[in-house]
Order: sequence, then structure tokens, then C-alpha cells
Amino acid sequence: MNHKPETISDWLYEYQNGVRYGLEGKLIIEEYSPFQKITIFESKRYGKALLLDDCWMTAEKSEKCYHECLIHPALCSSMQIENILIIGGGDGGSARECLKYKEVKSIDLVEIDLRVIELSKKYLTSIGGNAWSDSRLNLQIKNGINWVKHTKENSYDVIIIDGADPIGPSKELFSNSFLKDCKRIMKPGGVLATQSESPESFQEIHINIIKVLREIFDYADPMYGSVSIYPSGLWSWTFASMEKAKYMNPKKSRVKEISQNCQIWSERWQQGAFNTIPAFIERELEKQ
Ligand code: SPD
Repeated sequence: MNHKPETISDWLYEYQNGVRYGLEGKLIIEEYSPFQKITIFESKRYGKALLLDDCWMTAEKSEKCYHECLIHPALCSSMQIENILIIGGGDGGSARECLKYKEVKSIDLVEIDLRVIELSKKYLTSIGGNAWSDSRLNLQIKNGINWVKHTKENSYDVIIIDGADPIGPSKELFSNSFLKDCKRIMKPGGVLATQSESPESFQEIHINIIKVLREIFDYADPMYGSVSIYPSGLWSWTFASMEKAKYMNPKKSRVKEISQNCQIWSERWQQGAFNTIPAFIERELEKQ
């Protein structure tokens, strides 16, 4: 992946493999934390946006297309949803979506970079919303890889991996050893959800993460949707579970609890999104 940042007058771009993805607006903050470059940019079209290492992460007016799709297939289908683990997710959007469910008792949000949380709280206030003050949310400013390594087995009902792209601090979130630890600490009826990049812009990474998850868990399937600020606009999330593909079957009572409060996600949307797997990805996944 290339990461040449560039601000031309009032445009900011993410560069990937000879294509640039940009928004018009103005730069608010650009700084380096011990882990990565952090940028806050106020765009005309999507409001304030966060970039990590020059890649678009989220924006106020497009984040629901990402967070609802990462969270609800997992939370609607897991056997229980009392204890949730979120790795990454420092902008608060994933936690906010999880907290829509009354059954959720506690969320450990393990974010490596305190500055991502601080800047998100300050500039991207609508994304975390009330999640930051919800007593069910436990913030842990720690390395997620070590967290799962040192957590005892069967600790969580649902595991959400809401990391950045697989460079810098997020690289290990796509590794075999990390995902094996996730399986060990997830309860048997649970569901794991991870962002799994674009089948168009990051084809190899995308196919690889699904294959790795299928090796480790009994079932893993990608779901596709549109996130306009990400490379190619076509994005994916992959869900994994044991014994059966639980994430394909949302529980009616939970769907009822949250669907009126969602902009993109619905049971119907989800069905379609699992079925829009591009034919070449399906063929690639069938190869050993
Ligand atoms: N290329 C962008 C991938 C971003 C995935 N995570 C976004 C974090 C939003 N909570």
C-alpha cells in the first residue's frame, strides 16, 4: 500500500495503487502519535473525517454505512451478547452501535492509541455519541494483540475487530495467531466480526482474511456494502462462528429492537449483502 499524503489547496487524498481518493474541505489537525499519523479533516460532503497514516477511517456523515454493517450481523445473531470485545474502534462508532442492545452488559474497547480516542471525542462527537459516558463501556488503552493473548478462554460472546488497514499497528489484526487467540477467548455460541477491506482495491488481503478465518473457525463469510470514502467505495466485513454460520440468521427480537434506529442495516439489507459476493472471489475461495 502506498501512503503519499498530499493536500492540494483544499483537497485531501488517500493514494492506493495508482488511484487517489479525495475529499474537498479543510485540514483541522495533523499530528503524530507514538503509533501513527493522525489527521482530522473537515470535508464539505461528509463532515469531519479521521485519517490514520493517510488513509480515510471514518467521517461523520458516512460512518453508519460502515459501523452498522460491522456490528449488527454479529450482535443480532450471537447466542448471547452480554460481554463484547472491540479491538480498535477508537472513534466510538462500533461501541455506539453495540450499546443499542439492552442485553449488552459490558464492552471492553481495547484501543492502542489514546490520541485517536481523544481527537475523536473532541472533533467527531456524533460518532461516539453517548457511548463514551455509558457505564457499560470499559476503555482499555492497550495493545489488542496482547489483550487477546492474555485473556482467558470463553470470555466474550462477540468479538469485533474494528482496526485500520493492515499496515502499522493494525497489521497483526489480520494474522493467524491473533485470530486463533480470538477463537480461544470467544464463547462457543459467539460470533466474530472484522472489517475485511475491499475486494476491488485490496483483493489479496480480502481473500486471505476470509481463508484464514475459515481455517480457524468452522464458518466464515464476507458481506459487501458501500462506504463511499474508502478506496473503490466497495467494502467488506467478514463474520465467523463455530458449528454453523450463525451470522446468517438474525434473531427476530433483536432485529425488532434496533432496526428502526438504523440507517443502512436491516435484515433484508444483510441478506442481500451476503449474496453480493463477486463471482471471482467465490471461485478464489473455493480453491484450496
Ligand atoms: N480503509 C479503511 C479501513 C478502515 C477500517 N476501520 C475504520 C474504523 C472506523 N471505526
